[in-house]
Amino acid sequence: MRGKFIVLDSGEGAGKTLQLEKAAELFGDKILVTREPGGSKYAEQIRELILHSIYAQNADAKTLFALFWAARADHLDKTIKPALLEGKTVITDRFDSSTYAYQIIAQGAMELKELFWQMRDVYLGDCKPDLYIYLDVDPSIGLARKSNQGPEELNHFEARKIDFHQRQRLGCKEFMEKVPHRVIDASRSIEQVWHDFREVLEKEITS
Ligand code: Z5A
Repeated sequence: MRGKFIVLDSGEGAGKTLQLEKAAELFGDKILVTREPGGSKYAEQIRELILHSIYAQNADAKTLFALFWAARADHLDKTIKPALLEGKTVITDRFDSSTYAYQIIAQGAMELKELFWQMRDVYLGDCKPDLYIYLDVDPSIGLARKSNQGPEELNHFEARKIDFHQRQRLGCKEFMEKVPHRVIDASRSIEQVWHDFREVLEKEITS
């Protein structure tokens, strides 16, 4: 018996961080909340390279695609699999759905599509997520929420033009059609989103 493996994904400013804080508070040590890029010691170092290197904003999709998969392999091995084997429900803030939406669709590396599904089989093997939960919000709303936090908070993905974020949204939807998923309308209030998110989690954790 292993725990459930759940991915929470979205575009910018959908409120993943907030919703995961609420989940951690409610479910305590029944769940492990983790994130990508990062989630293990080595993967957190790769996160720094991806998000904060001065060269990162000019890195092309192929470079980032490889870095995200490298970080994911360590995250899976060191954090996700051990927690699943302990019977915990693992919820990760972003996963391979983000690589598909950001690198392949938003950054436009369509030639990586076939390789993506091959990588997914080889890297995830029999440890593929049981469910993807997609918090859907129009980028104009999500980006406005982010900019209220102040421009110094924006990373190089968040700082891109709106058409990048619109493509990312289409990419996320395209990916979700191929995997078990639930969509939650994240344009509503924090409490309304939490109501739906909590309901999905309760069902998954007790089933
Ligand atoms: N990336 C990639 O390209 N490829 C990959 O394979 C992976 C990732 C795995 C990681 O950034 C970046 O890496 C990410 C994709 C790329 N691009 N970006 N950015 P990150 O980890 O630093 O950040 P993030 O994942 O985008 O999440 P975030 O910035 O923490 O946003 P969020 O979690 O969705 O939102 P939040 O921080 O909870 O809320 C944002 C603000 O909105 C905040 O002020 C809230 O109070 C407010 N908020 C939230 N919900 C609501 C509602 N419902 N109403 C009103 N206001 C709200």
